[in-house]
Amino acid sequence: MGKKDAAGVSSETQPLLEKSSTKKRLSFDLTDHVAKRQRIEERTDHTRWRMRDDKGRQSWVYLEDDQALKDWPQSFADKYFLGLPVNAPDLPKPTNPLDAVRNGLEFFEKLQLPSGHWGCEYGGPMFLLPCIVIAWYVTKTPIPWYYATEIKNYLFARANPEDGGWGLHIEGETSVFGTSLNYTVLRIVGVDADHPVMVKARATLHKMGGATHAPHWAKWWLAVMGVAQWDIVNPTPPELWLLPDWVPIAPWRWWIHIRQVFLPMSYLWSKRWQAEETELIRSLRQELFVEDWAKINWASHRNTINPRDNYHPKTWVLNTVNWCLVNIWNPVLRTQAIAKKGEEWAMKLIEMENENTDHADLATVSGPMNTVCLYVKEGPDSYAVRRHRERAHEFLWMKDEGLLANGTNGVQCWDTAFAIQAVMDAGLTEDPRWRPMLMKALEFLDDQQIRENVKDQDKCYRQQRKGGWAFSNKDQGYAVSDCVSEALKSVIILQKTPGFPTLIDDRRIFDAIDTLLTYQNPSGGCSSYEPPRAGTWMEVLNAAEVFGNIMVEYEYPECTTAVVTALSLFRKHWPEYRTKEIERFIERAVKWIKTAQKPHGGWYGSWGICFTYATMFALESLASIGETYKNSDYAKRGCDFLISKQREDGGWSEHYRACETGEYIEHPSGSQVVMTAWAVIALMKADYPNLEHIKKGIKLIMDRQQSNGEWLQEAIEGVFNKSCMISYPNYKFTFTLKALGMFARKYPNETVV
Ligand code: LAN
Repeated sequence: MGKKDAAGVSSETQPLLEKSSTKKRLSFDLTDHVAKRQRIEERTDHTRWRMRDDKGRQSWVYLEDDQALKDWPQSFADKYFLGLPVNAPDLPKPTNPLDAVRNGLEFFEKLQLPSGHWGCEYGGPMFLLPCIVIAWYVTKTPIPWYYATEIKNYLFARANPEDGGWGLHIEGETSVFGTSLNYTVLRIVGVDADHPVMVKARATLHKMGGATHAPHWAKWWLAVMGVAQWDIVNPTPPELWLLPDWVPIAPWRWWIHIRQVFLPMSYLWSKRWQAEETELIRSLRQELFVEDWAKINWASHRNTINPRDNYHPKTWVLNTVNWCLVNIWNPVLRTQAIAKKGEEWAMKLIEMENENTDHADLATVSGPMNTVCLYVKEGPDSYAVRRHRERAHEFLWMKDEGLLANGTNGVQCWDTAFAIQAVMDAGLTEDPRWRPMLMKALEFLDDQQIRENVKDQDKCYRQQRKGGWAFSNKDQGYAVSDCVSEALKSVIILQKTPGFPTLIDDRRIFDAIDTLLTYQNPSGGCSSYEPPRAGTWMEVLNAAEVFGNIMVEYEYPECTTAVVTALSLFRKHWPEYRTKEIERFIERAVKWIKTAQKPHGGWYGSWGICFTYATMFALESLASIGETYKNSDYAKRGCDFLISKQREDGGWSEHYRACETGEYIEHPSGSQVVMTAWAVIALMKADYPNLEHIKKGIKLIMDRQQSNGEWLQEAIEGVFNKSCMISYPNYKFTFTLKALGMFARKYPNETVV
């Protein structure tokens, strides 16, 4: 007990793996798996949880053994993440923004993890935990009691207090997607159907029409479980992967996330694979539906969906395509040979993804789906399935409320880059007090730089990545334009600071630049993982219903600005390298930024909420070419927009609904520190002349700082695909510190308190 394997999970986590070499376990006995009730307790002992950081691979370990408990004390960061008392000392009350930065760093430094990075919960979406838990269930992966217990606690804590359901994300209204899948999770982890929480959730689900009214992705998971029949799932034929590359709708042109999800979806849809029937599955068939299960006309519900889940209704084009697939292609034209060829190629692509990511996969949807595919293809004890099971732990996060699923396998490189930049903005990189912390952060980024392109890059449709950084870590290995940029800026800043070594030599810096230069779109803007491979018209094929802007890459002011500022910093130090291309890149990028300005003066944000976030980036881009409030109409209108949204108390407060509706909406809970930081950073970048506005924002940030230097969590900060929110808890440190530090350096003689 307490023994840890390579993935850092205590031996209890993987009893199946440990015993997997024995013959008996190879043909895992169904009765063994389902007859035993899942052990579940009221709660675990939170003082026994530890976060293991294995060179940037994070996993939560539960120490059941008392000796192990003594040998591995709980760290400050563990306690902080778990909401246990950390007893951070009170610090002298800051009288100016720079002292507030020092206090903030004093606290934030303690959250740096052993390998040098910062981590945090990365929850928010409520459809990710179901992907993992259902995949475990159908692949007969035992769930340790402490996971089961804390998953239950998390979902209980996050049930809507009024109707008892769950939404698309933690702040969203109850939906069939959230409720049908999280209800299923609770049943899998051992909660009885007659538990009051379940009774309430079920009643709400039934009021919304039951699981026949779920969106496509939920129907797919329920079909895989055998709780629904495959006829209710709109078609996802793997033979689409056989289309020649020149075909405008070929899947390699889709946004990386949707194509990686479509891949396993298409494989299992084609096989119409279903898990072995169990008592729980039989029971869920009664619990999740309003109608008598045996009499449901599955095919007639392919397009049934509750309006709450229908953020992006399917277009008539897609409905027509689906009709043709269901009524003509599948029954008449789809030969077995075509189906087989499609499945084989889809599986080959899945295997390449597994190899390229060491079975962690791109994110928390495709990963669990791929686990099931490999289970179907290679059997329960194949290496691929075992490795998938091990890597799944890296997507889970333990906090005071319980165990949740993160959006990716962490936020490592991204948050570390911003932490470094916050110190830089305050002009403190040369202060020996912060050297050890910064040194560790630099070493982390050095270790995490991606050194090679993926094998057979073109065959698996991957983008050049050499020299880049991922959002999380290098073994996930998907370089993202802004993640590369922010990490590169941080590395350059530190390596050019006296006292820091050159860990990353020029050749590796040039590799990063070469990769960055591939990200520009014909429009001049930059997207996230790849330049767009098709037009936005592809959105007519968006089948997911719950998300918007999901089918292809778009240009984003956030990503574009990150690349512009990285290139600008780079050319200051290496003016000779690809000079003309960089100059032209920046010029075209900023031109695109201008075209993306909305009539009200703000910019729409796709990864943070919402206009406040993107306007900060856009104004930074303009400032990088010398355009500010006094000489640029674009910058002026951007500032005026932000000023028009400043609240009485000096703060800003945008609601996530702005991302859904495209209109600025105020958050009912009042000013938020993170948003206020974004807004004042924007105003400072643009040299907004009326300092009183900036000072009021800075004062609000300082007033909200706690006596130990920290800031407390407020409303959710991030978003993706317009409708789903995601938490960035470290932003309450990195952006507040950046705002205060910038102010201190830019206006050294101004007082705010
Ligand atoms: C992320 C997280 C990071 C984010 C930024 C770097 C902040 C952004 O500037 C670029 C896009 C990126 C990399 C991004 C893309 C979409 C992700 C991966 C996520 C928001 C985290 C989770 C989300 C992913 C799509 C969740 C799975 C859901 C599906 C719809 C497949």
